[in-house]
Amino acid sequence: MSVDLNDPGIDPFDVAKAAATVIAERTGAATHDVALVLGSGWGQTADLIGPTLATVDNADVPGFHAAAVAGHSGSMRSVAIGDTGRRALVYGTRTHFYEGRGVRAVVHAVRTAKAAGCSTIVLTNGCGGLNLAWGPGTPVLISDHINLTAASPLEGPTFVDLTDLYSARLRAIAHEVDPTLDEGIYVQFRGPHYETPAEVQMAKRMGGDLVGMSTTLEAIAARHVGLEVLGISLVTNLAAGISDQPLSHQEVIEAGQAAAERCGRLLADVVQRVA
Ligand code: 8IG
Repeated sequence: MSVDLNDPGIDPFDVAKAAATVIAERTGAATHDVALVLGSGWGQTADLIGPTLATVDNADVPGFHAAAVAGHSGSMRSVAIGDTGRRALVYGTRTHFYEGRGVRAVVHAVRTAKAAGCSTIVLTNGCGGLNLAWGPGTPVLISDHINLTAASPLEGPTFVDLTDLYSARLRAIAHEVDPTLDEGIYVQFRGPHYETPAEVQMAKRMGGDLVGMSTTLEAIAARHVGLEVLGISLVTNLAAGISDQPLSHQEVIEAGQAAAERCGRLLADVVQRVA
């Protein structure tokens, strides 16, 4: 629904409350428990969590809009979490910083998840890998991030502590579910172009393991409102220059399809335990 989140007279947290009200009406669930953001390659992975009880078009929810990326769905779903009686709010798409809609739009889904009652958010993405051992289709837990967007979702003197931003408790649960999972540091570039090989080497020397175009601003906004954050990257390609292959969005979509079963099980098992 068209609300201009960038209007200085608008409080984005008020819009998040309005969005949560519409979600409650349309899904029949007064509250949700766990939110998930499905990034590139993750679109097909939420079905194992449980049955979808309602689907809401983004276009009908204040502050949201239709998807900008091929392979993403412009809707959100209310999914029953097994037979726990709890509900997951599954966002089929996200707003990326590179869309130029502003940072408030990027983190609106996170603030809406909090307003809808969630206490946990699972942020997923597709990314490039710097570690040759991670072939396309390898999920990796995010242990920390480096935000190279030079932006923040927080406005004014909001000095939020980001120590342990990516919950050690939730990572331990993910490791119980899949002990073979590796962890890595996620570096967010602005995009939408992929990195040059020199930029990938810079990210590596900075301590990065994964390069992508999302997640860090959402994680910061999540910490600000007190959501516990789990971040999971799907390595869909080796980052530029790490292999001699050129990068393509088609490769990203194919790696996601190939990994859908493993990633779906992982999400379902983690969400079940968190709920
Ligand atoms: I999927 O190699 C995907 N997203 N920045 N670099 C960046 N973002 C990505 C990449 C990548 N792959």
